[in-house]
Amino acid sequence: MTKPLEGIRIIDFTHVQAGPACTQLLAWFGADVIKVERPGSGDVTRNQLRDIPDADALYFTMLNSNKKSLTLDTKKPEGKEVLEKLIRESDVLVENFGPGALDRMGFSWERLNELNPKMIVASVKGFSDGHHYDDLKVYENVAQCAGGAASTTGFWDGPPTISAAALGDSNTGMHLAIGILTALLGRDKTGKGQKVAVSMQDSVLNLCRVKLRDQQRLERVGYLEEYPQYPHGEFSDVVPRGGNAGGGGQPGWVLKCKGWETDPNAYIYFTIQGHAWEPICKALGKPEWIDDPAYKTAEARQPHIFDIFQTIETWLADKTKFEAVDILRKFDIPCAPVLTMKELANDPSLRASGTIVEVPHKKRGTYLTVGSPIKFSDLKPEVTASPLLGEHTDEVLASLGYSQQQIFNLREVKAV
Ligand code: CAO
Repeated sequence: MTKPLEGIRIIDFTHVQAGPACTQLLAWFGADVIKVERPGSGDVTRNQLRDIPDADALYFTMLNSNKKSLTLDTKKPEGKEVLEKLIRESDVLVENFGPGALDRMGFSWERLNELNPKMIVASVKGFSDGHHYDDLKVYENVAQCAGGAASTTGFWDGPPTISAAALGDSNTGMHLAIGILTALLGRDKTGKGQKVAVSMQDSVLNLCRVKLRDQQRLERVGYLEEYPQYPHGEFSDVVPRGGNAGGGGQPGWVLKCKGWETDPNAYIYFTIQGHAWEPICKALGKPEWIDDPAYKTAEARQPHIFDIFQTIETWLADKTKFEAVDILRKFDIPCAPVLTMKELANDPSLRASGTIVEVPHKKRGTYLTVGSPIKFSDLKPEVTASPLLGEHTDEVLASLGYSQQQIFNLREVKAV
């Protein structure tokens, strides 16, 4: 099967998570992704949180599948020369170095554009260019704080809270992938490359769009009726943390199921969709609520929504999270069990769809990873192992026209 991005060569100058998540996605869809890594050490995640001595850590393998690895010291003149050749023959360069690192290496946007005017140069930074924090290095949790996620996540009586989802890292990488594909389509029309930049702060904020909605509503009316603080609690002039409340017009909460006393994940998320009130009452065995003025409308329910949730918990007390969802789904109620990583890893549906995949690796044996969450009718992205450090150095150099002797010489000066 011809893959849509086949023939697109990408210089993957990324490390840790934000950049690698982007280039991994493009590699799944057929791009020839060449990861450029420092000789001897490579991407820092190869060594971080290792579970098997001397084998690449899962942190690396799960973010760098389907790529090639070229070791290259791009601070040495010989390394720079190789990189220049590669730039001349590539379509995209992706990087997520700290601010100014690429410039210091001698590869500013102007220089890259001069070397290959058709190349797209894509960058992730913590903050956007010109921002008053644009000199800062940034990791995931820093971005979650800077992008509005932390101040709006957690419980009102606790501190700002970080989400386990990689809103700053992988999310930014996904934004960058969209930018790169857009620039590639643009290049088809203009023949020119361009610079694509995504900041982690902006990407987090983009996902916190509804919280900016709430800030404006709060400023106008002084309260937010879908938050647990309404109507009994107090609002300040900033969007509060809403615990597990539903973020839209549908109230919801995480509710205890059978076994919650010993199993920290024996919960479901239950949503009270306005028009589903009648089926909810039927499912709960509370037909008398259907026409009761104290329950009939969303406005009437809101002041005692937590009493309603408590009644639902009483109903859930003798049902496991899976049994509960199996009943509620028949009534068309939006809900789900709170699933653990162990349950997800072994979920037969996720295995069948290719969302959870087992990948054979030269040193690790088989490892589990998340495959493409994007499904196509004419493409089944196949996940192959992440490369060993420098596994493809000879192959890439040969493709650039280097002879065996020249490759030997590059090794002698430790440029590769
Ligand atoms: N050969 C020679 N030198 C190399 C090289 C190579 N192949 N690859 C990288 N380097 C050099 C860089 O040129 C840079 O050198 P100088 O600082 O001397 O100019 C140096 O390695 C370190 O780069 P860095 O600043 O990116 O690395 P760091 O570990 O200090 O910071 C991070 C890491 C992630 C905080 C920073 O890269 C960053 O802020 N990136 C942008 C935001 C981002 O993507 N963060 C998400 C990371 S995922 O959690």
